[in-house]
Amino acid sequence: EDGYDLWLRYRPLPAAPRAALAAAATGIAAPSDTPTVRAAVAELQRGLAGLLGRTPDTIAVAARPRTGAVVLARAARLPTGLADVDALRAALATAGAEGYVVRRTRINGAPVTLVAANTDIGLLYGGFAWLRQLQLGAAPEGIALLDKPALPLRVLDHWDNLDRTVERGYAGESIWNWWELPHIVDPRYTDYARANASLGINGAVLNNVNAKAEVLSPAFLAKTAAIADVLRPYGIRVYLSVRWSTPLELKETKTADPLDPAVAAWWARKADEIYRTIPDFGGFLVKANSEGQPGPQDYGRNHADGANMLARALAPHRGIVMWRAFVYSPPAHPAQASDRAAQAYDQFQPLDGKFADNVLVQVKNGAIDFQPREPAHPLFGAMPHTPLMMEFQVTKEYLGFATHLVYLGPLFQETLRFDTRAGGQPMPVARVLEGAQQGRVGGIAGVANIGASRNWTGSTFDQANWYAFGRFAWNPDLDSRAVAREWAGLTFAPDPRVVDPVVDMMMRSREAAVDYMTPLGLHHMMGTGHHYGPAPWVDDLGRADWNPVYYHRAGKDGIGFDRTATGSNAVAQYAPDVARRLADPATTPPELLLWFHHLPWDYRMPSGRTLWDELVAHYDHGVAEVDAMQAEWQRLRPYVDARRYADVAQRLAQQRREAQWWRDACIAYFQHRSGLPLPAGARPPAQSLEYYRALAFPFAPGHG
Ligand code: BDP
Repeated sequence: EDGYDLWLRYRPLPAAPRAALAAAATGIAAPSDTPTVRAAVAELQRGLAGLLGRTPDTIAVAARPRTGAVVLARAARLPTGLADVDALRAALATAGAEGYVVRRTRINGAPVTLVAANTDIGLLYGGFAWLRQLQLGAAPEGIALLDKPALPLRVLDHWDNLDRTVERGYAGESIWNWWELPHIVDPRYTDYARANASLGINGAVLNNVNAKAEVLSPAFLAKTAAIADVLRPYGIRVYLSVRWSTPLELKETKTADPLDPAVAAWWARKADEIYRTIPDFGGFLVKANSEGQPGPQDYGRNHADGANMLARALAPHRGIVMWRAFVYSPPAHPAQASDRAAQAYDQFQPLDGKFADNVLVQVKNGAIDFQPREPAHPLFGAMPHTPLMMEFQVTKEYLGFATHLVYLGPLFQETLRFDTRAGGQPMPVARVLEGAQQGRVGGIAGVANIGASRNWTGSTFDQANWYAFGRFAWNPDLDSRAVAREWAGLTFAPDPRVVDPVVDMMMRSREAAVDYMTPLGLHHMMGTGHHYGPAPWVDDLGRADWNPVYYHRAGKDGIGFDRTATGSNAVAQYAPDVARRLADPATTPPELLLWFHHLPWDYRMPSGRTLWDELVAHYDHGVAEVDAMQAEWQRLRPYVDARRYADVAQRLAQQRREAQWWRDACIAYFQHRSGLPLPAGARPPAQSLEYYRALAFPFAPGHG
């Protein structure tokens, strides 16, 4: 087991279920006329062969159903002689353009498994869903599925550079071999497409948001087209990140002012050129006026001016613009930085309703930057006239790279269920994305954790984050534990002796990381640049809002960022019900306390402990949780193959060492700031504060 097969392992079933499946899968009957249906048939052949312990070409494919066949059928051409056809039509009427129905039924009296959908992509998704159930041990007779995605855009964002380095990538170099493309096409692209389609991911932004102008050159468009050709049968559109100043840098215009007709004409011509080679090209992702990237503000224009100009170029081709709201301006004076957490809202909220129809504003899950925990971004619910896309970070920039085991399902769930109370009524973030406010439907994007490493994601358990991202993008209401159960069953074995402990490890892992890194609402205390390991002491970076001390504000008087009316008043950006709750420490959830409040060290927590004692207890708890995860993994040894077992064990041991490092370094530092003795019974840090401050990594992955 080298991890390459991800959750599509299709290992042989035990004897009894294998016999049952053999009787229920005597062959495949399908129309063979489109690449997508052919992909679905190929996957069914591969999956059934694996589960039955045969080779794929022994799984017969025919045009006509026979007893025990798996029948793929489009709604427009259901097989004659089908039983219960009215009920099936009623189900299909609710399945939409991408959904599916899978059920046992009869054709001319013969029992079959029917996979039906309104479109070819629905058939592919239905086939994958059926195979997932079989892999998880479901009896073929008992499988009945009806499902469809909640959101139309389910996109992976690759932060991959054209030189194959990956920004914030911890799984080797980029899977896109730009040098060899377009004539040499790695079969791995097909496996990437299969994995994504198995989850319902239907878009891929191929390159880094810190984009280069060259990606729009004819040579790179040809390479992009070659990738698009591979992904197309799997229902995945390609998108590109574009650099605002591209025409200027290519010396084809004199300015990049969005209101200059020559600039607009250049982009319109470029769009025409793209669609000539990639007729179903998805559109552009744009990072503008953010962290040094150029943008419309360089010309005195706003984000809507910029987005709408690109949108007009793409509109004739039905392309879209995903315009990122990740902006924070350099303060005029380092000491006067306004609250970074408030800036995206300040710039974007006033533009609500000003964006063209084919623009979506893409908002990170929280207002700072992919921290172990953030409250949901205040823009969710605050832009009812603008479709919003959620941006999660699947790659774990701030969560221990691919070294630490941190399952992100609970983070996704927490954000998607965050109740914005927009309009004074229940309005979870998931409903905002679905357009419940004004019918403007958005989407979900995830910054990919995929690279060329054999197991795709650098570690076995990081595969779960790709999996969970896709599942939540399909259905934002899923339960993270249920998703973990699926993944564990597919990745190891559908055996409760394996699944129960693996899921238990996964479900405690995110809170463990929060506790040993940034408990109680602390944030942005990671090492400079690479963001690995603790560095709460850093106070000398060029911009105030790049320094950890700016975020935790620890001193003799206390700790935390006052975002209430006595401070930055960022709480006022939330809907009144939420703002009221967060303005008072007593009604702020303890896990977000220091995000919103600056409190004295002796502040009484709900537990009865002082804030200082509570902080130390959280750090200790985080470390103890990693101990528990390690112990659980050791008990799994008899059930997991040697190779994956050893790899995970090594990573957990390193995580345990680094959890201790985080705990000790942060406690040493905060003790230095507070001047307080350690709580009774707490273990003193192993080394001095100076020791931790002096640790350095000249080379860390993912950071150019
Ligand atoms: C931060 C990363 C940086 C990205 C930036 C972004 O540190 O590498 O370019 O976000 O999202 O998380 O644009």
